[in-house]
Amino acid sequence: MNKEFLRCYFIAGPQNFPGLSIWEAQEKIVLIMKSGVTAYQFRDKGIVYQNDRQRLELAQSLRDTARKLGIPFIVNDDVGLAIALKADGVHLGQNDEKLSDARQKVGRSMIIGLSVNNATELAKAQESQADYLGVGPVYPTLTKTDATHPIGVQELGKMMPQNHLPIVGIGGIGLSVLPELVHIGIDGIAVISLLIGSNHPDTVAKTVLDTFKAH
Ligand code: 3NM
Repeated sequence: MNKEFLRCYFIAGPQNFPGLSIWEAQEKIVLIMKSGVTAYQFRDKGIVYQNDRQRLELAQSLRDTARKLGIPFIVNDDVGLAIALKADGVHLGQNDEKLSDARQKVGRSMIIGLSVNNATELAKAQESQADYLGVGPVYPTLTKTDATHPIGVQELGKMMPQNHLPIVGIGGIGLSVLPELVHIGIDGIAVISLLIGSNHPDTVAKTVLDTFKAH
């Protein structure tokens, strides 16, 4: 797996655009996908679709956009959807489907990402068949309602020598903390608010990529 795709990893779903319709949210997501991000994760939580078809159409359309842009399309949690859409990858949490079962279903060519929330999970994940890890929340986040206690950059730095897999930091990450995170050796950042809260996501994405490049 080319870990460069982790650099500026954009996560979003319709729930991140309260008050907007699913299709309005889609437009916003597409705009950010086009801003220079290096990967997109389709993460829909608590959204009430009219029917299964509507969810599939939304995901399909976002997959097609990612394909045109040449960035990986990763599905959060839902291995069946990832397979149905021939997604580039699937991202699993600690409480989602077991990674070894998912690997059997998706085969070797699909990327599998795994969330880890502490040093114990990080150590255990080294033996898993994950292609990359998402570690967090690094900072407090309002975006994930069931997020665990923030790890903090210092603790994360101490955990890094135990890690040999490509890794992204996630949770409450803004540009001001980026240099510290790059310094401790992470491969990228996975963000929601940083990009959807900006009027200039292209400038944000460029800053992220430049900061990693300069290191
Ligand atoms: N997962 P924001 S934190 C989706 O800790 C997600 O595993 C997390 O959003 C984890 O950039 C998080 O707005 C939310 O803080 C990230």
